[in-house]
This record gives sequence, C-alpha cells and structure tokens, in this order.
Amino acid sequence: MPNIQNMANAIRFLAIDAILNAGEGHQGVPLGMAEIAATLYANHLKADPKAPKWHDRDRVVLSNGHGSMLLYSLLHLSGYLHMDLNAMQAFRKLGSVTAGHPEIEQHAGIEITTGLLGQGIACAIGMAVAEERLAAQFGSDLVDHRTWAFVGDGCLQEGIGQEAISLAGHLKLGKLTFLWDDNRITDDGDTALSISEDIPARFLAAGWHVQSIDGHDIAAIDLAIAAAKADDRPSLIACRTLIARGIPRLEGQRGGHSAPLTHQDRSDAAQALGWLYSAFEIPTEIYSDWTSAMARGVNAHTAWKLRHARGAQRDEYDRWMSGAFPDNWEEIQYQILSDMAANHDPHPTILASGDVVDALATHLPETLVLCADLEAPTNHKRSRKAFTPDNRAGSYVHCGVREHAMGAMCDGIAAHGGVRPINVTYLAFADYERPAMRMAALMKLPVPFIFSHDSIGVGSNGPTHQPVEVLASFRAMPNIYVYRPADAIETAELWFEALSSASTPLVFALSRQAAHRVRSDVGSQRAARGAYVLSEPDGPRDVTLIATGTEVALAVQAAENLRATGIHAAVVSMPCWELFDQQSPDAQAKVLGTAPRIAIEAAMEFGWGKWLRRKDAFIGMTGFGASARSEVLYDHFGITVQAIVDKAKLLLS
Ligand SMILES: Cc1ncc(C[n+]2csc(CCOP(=O)(O)OP(=O)(O)O)c2C)c(N)n1
Ligand SMILES: [Mg+2]
Repeated sequence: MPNIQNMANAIRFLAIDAILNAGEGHQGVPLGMAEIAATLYANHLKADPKAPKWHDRDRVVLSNGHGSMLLYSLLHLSGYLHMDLNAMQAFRKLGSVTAGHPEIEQHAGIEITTGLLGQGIACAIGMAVAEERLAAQFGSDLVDHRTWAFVGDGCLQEGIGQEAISLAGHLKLGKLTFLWDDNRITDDGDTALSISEDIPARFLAAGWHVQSIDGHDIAAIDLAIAAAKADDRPSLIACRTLIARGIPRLEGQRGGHSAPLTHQDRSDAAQALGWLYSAFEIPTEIYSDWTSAMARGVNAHTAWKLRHARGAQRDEYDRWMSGAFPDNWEEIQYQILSDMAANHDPHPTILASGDVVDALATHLPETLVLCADLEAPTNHKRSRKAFTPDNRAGSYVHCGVREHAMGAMCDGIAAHGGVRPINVTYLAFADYERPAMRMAALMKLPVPFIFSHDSIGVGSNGPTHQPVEVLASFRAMPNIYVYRPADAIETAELWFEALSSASTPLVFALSRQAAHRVRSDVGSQRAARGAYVLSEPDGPRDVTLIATGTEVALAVQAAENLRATGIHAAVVSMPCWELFDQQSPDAQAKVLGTAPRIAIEAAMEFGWGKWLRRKDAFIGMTGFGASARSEVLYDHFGITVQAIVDKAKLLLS
C-alpha cells in the first residue's frame, strides 16, 4: 500500500522548492490540496503517464490555475516525461512547460490552459459532455473515463461558475467531480469579506451529489471520492482545508495564498512535517509509491488497447479521435455547395450556415451544436436530437441562457477531442463569452463560434442587439479568424475552411436578414483567400469597392450604377482579413489595386486603416445603432448604394 501522507508531503516540498527557486508563485493550493490530490492519484485516477494522450484517460483540470505547482508536482511525481526535475526547476521561466499558470500541453499532462478563475470548471463540464457523447456512440469498452476538477473559492464566486453548476446538474453529468479547496481564503483574505451564502446548498439546489469533508483526512477523502464515483449525479466534494498547510507562518492566513516564501519557511515546514531531504530531493520510496499508484492506469491502458484492437467500430472511432474527414469528404463538400448554388433566392447567411450544419449532422456525426436558447432564430438544430440525460447520442445541447459557460464548454469539448463543438448565439452576445473565446484562441482550439444578427440588419430589436464594435474587437484578438460571408456560397466555403482549421478558432458573423446572392459558382473556394475580386470592370479601374457580408450586395449594385455613369468600379469581397493577410503581397496588390478605395461595412471603422490609405473612404457606422426596420436603418445611417455612388464620384472629382 502506498503511503499517501508521504506522497502528499512530496507534493508540498516540490511546490515549496520550485516556488523558492522561481522567487514567486502560489503555495496556498499545492500545500492545502496535497492530501486531496495524492489520494485521488493513489486510489482512483485512471491515467498512464507514459501515454499522456491516451484517449480514454481521466481528465484532470486545475481550475484554480494559480496553484499550478500542484499540477506540476502531480505530473512529475506520477512520471510524466516532460515534467522532469529540470522542468520543476524551470518553473515560471521563459519557454518552460511549467509556466506561471498551466498552459495546454497535453503531451506533458496539462489538459487545458487555466488561470482565469471559473473557466476551468466550465471546460471540465464540456469534457464530461464529450465523454458521454463518445460513450453513447462507441460504448464503454472504448470510452469510460471521468473528469476531475480542482476548484477554488474564486471559481465558485465567478458567474461562470454558477452557470456551469446549473447546467452540469441539469445534464446529470455523473462522471464529473469537483474537488473544492474550501479554505475560506482568497487574495483579499477571509472569504467572509465578500461572500456569505451556503455554497454546497447551491450545488444541492442544482441537483448535485454533495459531500463535505476534512480535506486533510486521507481516509475521508478516499471514501468521499468512492461515493462520488458511485453516485449518478455530478459530485461536489467540499474539502475543508487550511491554506498553505505545513508552513507555520502562513497556514490559514491571507499570506498563505502567495506571500513570498523564505528559506526559513522551508526549514520550519521541514521540521513540522519531518521532511529530511534537500531541495528537489524526493526519496526513492516515495517515487516508488507514486509509480505503483499509477500502475492502475497503466494496466487499464493495456487492457483498453486490446479492446480497441478487436473493436468492431475501431476505424470510425479512430476517425473521430483524429479529427479526420470521411473518405468522400470532397464529394460531400461539392454536394453541399451545389445545393446552395441551386437556390438563387436571397437567404440570411445564418440560415445558410444552418443548412451546412444540418448536412454535417449526417456526414460528420461528431459535430455537436451548443446553442444558448436561440434555436428558432439561429436554426441550427433541425434534424438533430437534443443531448439529454436520457439521450447521450443527441448532437444538440440546449445550453439555456448561459453563453459564458457554453463558450468554455466548447473549449473543453475541443480540448477533450473526438467531438467537434459548434457554438451558436447572436453576435451582440459574443461579449458574454469573450473570455472563453480568448482562451480558445490562446489554446489554439479550432472552435467555430457561429453568430447571427451581425449588424444593424437585425432591425427593430434595437442597438442592444446590433453589434457595431465586435468585428473590430475580434480582429484585434490574436489567433482567431473573423468570417463575414456575403452570401450562402461564401458561407459554405468558409465553413469548409473552418472545418479544416487545426489551431484557430473562427468567428462567423452572419446575417439575420436575407443576403442577396453574389456568387453562383461552385468549387472555386474563393472566400478561402480572405478577399478576392468579385467583379472587375471592362476598362482600367477608377475605384475599388471593398465590402464584407451583406454590404457586398450594395457594392455590386453601386458598381453597376457607376458603370452607367462611365465610372469603372471593381468589387472586392473581403470575408476574412486574417486569411487575406496570408496571401502574398503580389496577390494582395492585385486584389486591392491602385485606384481609390471605398470600404463598406455596417460596423465601426476601427482597424480598416490596415487596408485603406489616407485618401480612401469608409462607409459604415460611427456609433451605436437604433431601433427600426433594417432597410430604414441602412438609409438612416447612410449605408446605401447611393452613398457609395456619391462617395466614388467625390473621390474621383
Ligand atoms: C477571472 C479572474 N479574476 C481574478 C483573478 C486573480 N486571482 C488569482 S487567484 C485569486 C484569489 C482566488 O482565491 P481562491 O480561489 O480561493 O484561491 P486560494 O487563495 O484559496 O488559493 C484571484 C483574485 C484570476 N486569476 N482570474
Ligand atoms: Mg481559497
């Protein structure tokens, strides 16, 4: 039997030594949660440290990411190759795998990036959803793992925490367990400064299985974890702990969180806990205990490999897990595009996206749509069945009005792998899930974020629902692509581009109002170039009209009107700046031309200086929108064919 108390103390001293070595860090979590973590690893966790990306491993999320040394110590002690002693000594140093807060490195055992309190637990819920969906598809022989999240007081104070608790309870995600570090201390000190409710009661009210224990009592932790596993509800284990336990000066104190450690603290702790070893020294017996504890996971992996090898659904399982497309993917894309092209009627681009996603329900059954209570206006459910406690094979999650948790769940699903999440709501509500989108960009998770109601074209719902600054704000975010397609063909082309993305999340800004068809050709994938010449005039260009989304149709009409007056206007459709950025300077120059340019986009001008020169012009919004019908608003704000024609004449005069 492993000595779990020694295993826990090894976590403590690795954390103290790494933090002393780095000169800073957060000791509160690793010292306070050492027994909880050691018991989980010793007696329950299913993981094979030599195969960190084994698909059927339990997922461990450190939602209180500031306590990163807890995770790094666990990964080191349990034998993850990339978490050797050098990595412990490089804690917080440039380029090390042991960054200040955990950053997704699954080959090293770090499942996701955490550090924004609350994000991690919502990601964990996404992981638990992915597990249930995969198990329903492929059976428990191939898919049967748990999700464990270490949770701090801060995670449970954040609004996203409550969204996550509520939805996980509703979905009855029984293989999910939160281990709450109930130390009653946050950065400011006693939690009584800012919170007075009964937190376990919130979980109970949401349908969770709830236990409260002494978080330093190994036998109690062990029993509680066993009970959590046996219960079919998601479980909270409220572990009453002493922050920074082991360092007499800081135990239970505000400074336990992250006050600078001293060598005196280390020797006091060593004396208090009977730790006789030098910095970064772990006795062989303790390493052996960790290694023998991990044998459970290693053996489970070996047995899994045998089941996988003879599994009837192995090929399809491998396809889902690798993110590969079906063999006839080219034909499927061609068919979807042809169906789009056959219909010339104006069509809202959100419905065009819905058309694509409906086709994907059969061709890419690994897609899972998450929508925040806007099923009818976004129309991405259609033939999909709801994912519920009774139907884990469903491919549509009714997330309710919980955008932030929904965004983080998509991150968790993408990080889990095997299932492709699709996030659906309105563009004006993107700000409610922006932290999750930023994390997707930072983690390089290729999540499509589908947004309808992308401009004043929303109409009389008014300015609250009319995003004017959101496009610019996402164009400013690194590693996220903003797509604003002009019509159904561009929407489909960008969908195929999005699905081939391996490391970039995508923002689809789609229209509620009908978008006129500007394209009828199939197979050119022109939108994937980011910007392209939609129509070139007969003679040399006098002016270049550059537009995005529904404003491309206005530019097309304006170019025709200008032709009647003898002015040669080219029209450039520019659905994605980031894709256009990747074109060669030559290709860009050919598209943009040397003639005066007018950009047209029903949004703020911010950022357009990238494509416009000093004497060029912009037609768009200069402030928030208003409440009226869409056509009235386009007139009112001067985003019209006539305004483009007038501006072109002015530029050329
Ligand atoms: C969204 C977010 N807000 C604020 C912070 C800054 N922060 C990091 S840890 C912390 C206190 C968290 O308290 P708790 O979760 O109880 O951690 P403990 O002090 O117990 O380690 C704060 C405010 C953060 N990382 N993320
Ligand atoms: Mg705390």
